[in-house]
Amino acid sequence: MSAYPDVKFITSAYRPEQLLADRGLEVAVAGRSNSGKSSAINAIVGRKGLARTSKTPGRTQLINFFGLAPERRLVDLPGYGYARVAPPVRRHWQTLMEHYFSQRRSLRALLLIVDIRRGLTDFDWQMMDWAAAAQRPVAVLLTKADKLRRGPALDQRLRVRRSLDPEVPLILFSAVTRQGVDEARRKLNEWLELPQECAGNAGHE
Ligand SMILES: Nc1nc2c(ncn2[C@@H]2O[C@H](COP(=O)(O)OP(=O)(O)OP(=O)(O)O)[C@@H](O)[C@H]2O)c(=O)[nH]1
Ligand SMILES: [Mg+2]
Repeated sequence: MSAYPDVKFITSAYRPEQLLADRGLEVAVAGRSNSGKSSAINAIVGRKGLARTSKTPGRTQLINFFGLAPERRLVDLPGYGYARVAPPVRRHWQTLMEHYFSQRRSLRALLLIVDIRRGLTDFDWQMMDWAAAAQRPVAVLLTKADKLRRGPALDQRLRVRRSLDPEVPLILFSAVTRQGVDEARRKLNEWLELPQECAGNAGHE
């Protein structure tokens, strides 16, 4: 059962003019290609197969909008940091992201998805810089925590914690064991001004 009974995929955008109407509130989900963004979205909303997951990195070059409740959205941003991306594709990504972060009034916050084994990379810092420039809060999910034993996972969290602003929440997460899912959902509901026992309504955009 989904935490958001009326959750649905709304649309994808490739160009700024294809973005949904800038109304209500949305939280953007960003991360390297293959970091586990789509899996995290599916785990948080409790709907398998809502966001497409894949073993081939770099597939999702679109901004995907999901409606959680009326005028409340989760936005799956295109993955980055994939080595074989051609320069024009990378430039397109850069322009699209700059536009999105600088213009999007409904953007409430950024949820950054980071593979725990890799830690924060240059592109992750770039995303956090854009969020900071737009004065939007950030939370970091250290995902695929199930891939490390408990000790190394806690060590890695401490390492990332030390490099981050103390105000940025850092959540150990796994789409497989569901560790951190409730905590991430609470953050999302807080940002989107949804009740913590979210039960959406029908007929939203
Ligand atoms: N063990 C484990 N595997 C995960 C977890 N999250 C994602 N994966 C796997 O990692 C791979 C990539 O996951 P996706 O959710 O598609 O990653 P993504 O960031 O959306 O990838 P792109 O959209 O291609 O950039 C898939 O094979 C997932 O099954 C996790 O928490 N634990
Ligand atoms: Mg994806």
